[in-house]
Amino acid sequence: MTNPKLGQWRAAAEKEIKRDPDTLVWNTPEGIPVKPVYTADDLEGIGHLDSLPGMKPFVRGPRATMYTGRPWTIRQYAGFSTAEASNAFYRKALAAGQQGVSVAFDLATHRGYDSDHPRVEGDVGKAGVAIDSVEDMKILFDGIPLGEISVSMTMNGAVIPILANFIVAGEEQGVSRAQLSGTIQNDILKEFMVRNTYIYPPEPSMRIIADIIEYTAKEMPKFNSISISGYHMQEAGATLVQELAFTLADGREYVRAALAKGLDVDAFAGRLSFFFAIGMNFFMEAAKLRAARLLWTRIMEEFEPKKASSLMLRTHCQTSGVSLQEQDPYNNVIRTAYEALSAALGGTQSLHTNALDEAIALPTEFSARIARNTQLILQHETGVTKVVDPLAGSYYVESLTNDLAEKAWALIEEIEAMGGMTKAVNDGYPKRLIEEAATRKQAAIDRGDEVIVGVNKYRLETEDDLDILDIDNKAVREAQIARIEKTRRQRDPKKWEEAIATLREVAKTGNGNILEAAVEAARARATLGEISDALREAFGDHSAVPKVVRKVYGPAYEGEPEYENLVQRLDEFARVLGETPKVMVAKLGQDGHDRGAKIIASAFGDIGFEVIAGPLFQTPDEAADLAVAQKVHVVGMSSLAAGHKTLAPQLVEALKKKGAENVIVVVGGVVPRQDYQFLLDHGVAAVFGPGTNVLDAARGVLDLMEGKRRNV
Ligand code: MLC
Ligand code: 5AD
Repeated sequence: MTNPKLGQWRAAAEKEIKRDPDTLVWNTPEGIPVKPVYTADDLEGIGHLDSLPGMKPFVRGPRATMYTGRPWTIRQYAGFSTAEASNAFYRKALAAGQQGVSVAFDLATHRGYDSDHPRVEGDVGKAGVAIDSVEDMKILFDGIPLGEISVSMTMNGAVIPILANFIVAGEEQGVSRAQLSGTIQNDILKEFMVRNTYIYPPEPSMRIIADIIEYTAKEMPKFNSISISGYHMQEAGATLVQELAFTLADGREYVRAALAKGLDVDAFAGRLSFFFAIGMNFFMEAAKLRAARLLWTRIMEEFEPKKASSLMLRTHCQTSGVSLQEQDPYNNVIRTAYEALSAALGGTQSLHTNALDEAIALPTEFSARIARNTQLILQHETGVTKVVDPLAGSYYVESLTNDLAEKAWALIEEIEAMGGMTKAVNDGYPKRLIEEAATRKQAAIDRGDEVIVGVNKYRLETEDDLDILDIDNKAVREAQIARIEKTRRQRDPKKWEEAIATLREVAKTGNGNILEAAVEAARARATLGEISDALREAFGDHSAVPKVVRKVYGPAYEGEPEYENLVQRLDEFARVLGETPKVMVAKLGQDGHDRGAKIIASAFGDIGFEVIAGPLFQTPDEAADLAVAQKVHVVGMSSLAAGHKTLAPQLVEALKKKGAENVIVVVGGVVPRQDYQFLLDHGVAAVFGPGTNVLDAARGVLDLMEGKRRNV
């Protein structure tokens, strides 16, 4: 039934704006037309409106009392440098109001390398804490009672040795595995799509997950066996519908993998947990969490569980990293506060709020305090915890919840028709959709269609300096190597040998549980690298072939003089040069964050460069070999994991050694301004920091090639 007054409203609106009110409709990247006004008409046909919190289908929250009974867990993700330094940081944070621990490991650990491995020189202790064995794990949790504080560990690649080390560290702290509470991320499908800290190919990786679910279901009743994550999809550029659909489809795939092990659905479903990003689209993000719970119940009902808790989606949320900017960084406190409020209104169980220096470096003690206090103030001062699901009944939010659920469901069904998520991931379909969405978004930002305050509008003329955390990676690596050597010296070689042999056997034959065997190996002080290698022998390494989307960035600019001029200038330069300017986009070290690299490759290709997308995880030497073989003019190194000060100079040197000193090296990504001069002094020609407009980067590269500038 249409509200008869709507006609009058249209007339009034038209009079006010002097144009058709339909021009006010906001077409979101999700393809949802958001109208300027919602009414009771928009609620018609929505099935979930009479539901209550703590009850099926859980749209209004998994618990009956939600935050009125217990607020969400303030769980700040952190880790850097050594176990000692991270432990001190956790203890201080817990004393200052944080409620749960969440461990960020360094990329060497993620990818199953000990700190002494030559491939990880630039990565040890940089983006998280270095953990090589039980000895490190014990130091990490020293003085933190593992029977009381729940611990989340973000680990997917080297999930077996990390969980094994955690179990043994608990044991040696006097806490049995049955008493351990917490969460392991253990979500490999999204690694193949976006986060890229995989080690083994998809099939054995799925077996590892099923083994972990089996082991924790039997042995660790308080432990969440998985954190099925959409966060990284949104960070990589996914729309909220894509984030929702791919995450839930991943969840469905994991349930099937666990059932295939012969487990009863109720034995494990209640310990599956989720993880979403909360970006700046305030109401839509809250609606997304509501829709997620609705759809998960729908998916789980297919498996006919008996327990209601098996239908219930519980989630952690993190405010969006990509929404935060290098420019005018205190604005990030404001962005994060809005996002945190949205997560709370959506009914999250646990939350991380990002620090204001997100776009530049890891948090300092100061920025971490502000981030934590953002949540403490929300919980203690605003009254948002006093009422369950306060957005319920809002015409707009209910309608959005329904729209998101419908759109995500259609995509989930599409994946299902392709044979499920493992298959879709193997085919690269979700990855491609996400990369296209990311490139489209970048074009919208570069054109100024999407406003970012302090970046493409209201930009400051001069930026103040910001104190940032800088990690002495060399010192961390030396300390780690000393401890690994000590551990190897002191262990019983026979026990070690036997445990590793058994693990290898279990992995190869498929008989037995991989985690169970790894716990034995961890007790015998096998290192993370040794356990990972034993599995590598059975499973092999996964390597992905980078694909670049084309004709997304360019068409968004078609007809714009700024873009056309650049295309023409490049064309003319190519004629002078006698060939198409050739750029290689390189990812070095264990840094798998490739959103920026992919967008640059895609946009530069559309502009008219010939683009070589280098594979992930190259050493500087390997990248230089590829650059020489491909006869490129420019290497653009994309760095998001703080390895640039080690890796960029090594790349310049490697090129020189191979007689390719004419190749121009530029660096882009998360590089603090404090490091620019260092890089320029070490042979880098230009640095493009966070927030760089892609056309500006292309112009900069062209300037360098034309010899107009020596550096930018
Ligand atoms: C909750 N409880 C209540 C209640 N609310 N009891 C009574 N009344 C209420 N209103 C109970 C719960 O039943 C539970 O007990 C206990 O209190 C804790 O509540 P919870 O809601 O389960 O919270 P929590 O323990 O914090 O668990 C949240 C979670 C979990 C289920 C989402 O999986 C989690 O903590 N995830 C965090 C993941 C994370 O931090 N990831 C970081 C990723 S960073 P019981 O007994 O039922 O358990 C990343 C970045 C990168 O990925 O790329 O590196
Ligand atoms: N410490 C704190 N936060 C981190 N993040 C990643 N690594 C760390 C760390 N070591 C956060 C950032 C990033 C997101 C993936 O997680 O906000 O964007």
